[in-house]
Amino acid sequence: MLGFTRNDFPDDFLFGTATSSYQIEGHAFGGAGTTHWDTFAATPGNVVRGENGARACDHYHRFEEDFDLVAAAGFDAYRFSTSWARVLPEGRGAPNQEGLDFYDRLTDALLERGLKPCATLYHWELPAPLADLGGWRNRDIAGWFADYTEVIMGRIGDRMFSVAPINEPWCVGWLSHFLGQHAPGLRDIRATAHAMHHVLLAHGHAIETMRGLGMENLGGVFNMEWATPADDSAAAQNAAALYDGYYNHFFLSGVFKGTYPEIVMQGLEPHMPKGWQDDFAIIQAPLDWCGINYYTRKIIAPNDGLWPSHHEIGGPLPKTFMEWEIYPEGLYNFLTRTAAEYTGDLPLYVTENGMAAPDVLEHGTVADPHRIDYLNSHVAMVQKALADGVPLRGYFIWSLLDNYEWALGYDKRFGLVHVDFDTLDRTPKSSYHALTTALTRT
Ligand code: GCO
Repeated sequence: MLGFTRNDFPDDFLFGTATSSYQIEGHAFGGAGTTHWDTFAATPGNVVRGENGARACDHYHRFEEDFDLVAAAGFDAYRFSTSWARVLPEGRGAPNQEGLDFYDRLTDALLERGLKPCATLYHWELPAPLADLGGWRNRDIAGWFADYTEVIMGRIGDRMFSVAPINEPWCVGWLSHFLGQHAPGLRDIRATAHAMHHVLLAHGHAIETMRGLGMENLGGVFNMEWATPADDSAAAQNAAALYDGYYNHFFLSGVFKGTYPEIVMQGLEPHMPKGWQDDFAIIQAPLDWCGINYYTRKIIAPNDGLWPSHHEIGGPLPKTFMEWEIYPEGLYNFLTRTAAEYTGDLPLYVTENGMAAPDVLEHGTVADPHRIDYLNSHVAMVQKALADGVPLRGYFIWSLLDNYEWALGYDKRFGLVHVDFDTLDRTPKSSYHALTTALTRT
């Protein structure tokens, strides 16, 4: 049982679930162009079992059935992303009409079911021809992204409830260019500094483009991990502060304050693109809301290595199938801190929260009491933040379906709905049924 119902929340508080294009659609269908995730996954050693998003959940052909499930659970809103390479197979130039038609039908299918469409324009599948030109390392990406924004939002922007340009700038910048764990798999500090800045420049240009189309309710979606120092030493405190700096503060600070944190610039400044200081007028394009994706915390210890001179160590808390510690307090900390330090009265949303488990289908049902516990403990923090006056307007669960968990392939199951990746059958898990009870309006 869930320990809450929607009656415990303000009337206009939105409950939603979130997905992303490459993780569910089936990228092989409908004339989409090659992305850097296709080529990253085709390179040995990058993705578990070499899995990719070619078929995924075949949402491309089954979205109506999937949206029936979203509506039947009592959700108000659905967060999805549009694929750049499906809309513009070459990244620029001629659109793929089939792709535009798909997102048009998808939008109407949501509206027909009374679901609010909440779009993200980029959830990591960069068209390969743009990756060839340097991708996020190339400043021109801000213009390419604005052009893509114009094409896709020119078609569906009139019906969106909300839009955010880029999902999780940290993942686009640091995870993909410094840690090399996501496409394009680089491990280069100059590439990182350029990508981290250009991703915000592209964000700002896309916001301006959508304002030009007359659109409203535009925001940003930032992932955050709470950083806990490994011990009480000053060195451990500094190590955690630096992690907090490049992970959590960097992007919010750029967008809401027009500056980057000093502690991060100590390492990145020599590698920044020329003239970066002059871009904040665009990066700071005013937003209508801010979204926070939250899953876990990390425990950070200092070391003698090269900057950033720290590493993660294992923690004592119970862990999800991702080996991520379950630390609900971090969500509360981020909601209150973001409002206090960055966004003030601006509406906040939890745009992603959820957990992976090795869920199995037995006798036609999938029992996931662990997920119900996870949701209970995190929603309690949402309620605590609301009680403190944080202007929180909604909570989105990652994810509707078991899906392609990037470099970890298909066995990290995050869904409220189980997917059999052979038959593609959908089976709602017990967490889905519990949510239906909690969310259905009575
Ligand atoms: C994320 C991602 C998802 C992941 C999820 C679990 O936005 O981090 O949006 O793509 O699947 O976070 O790792």
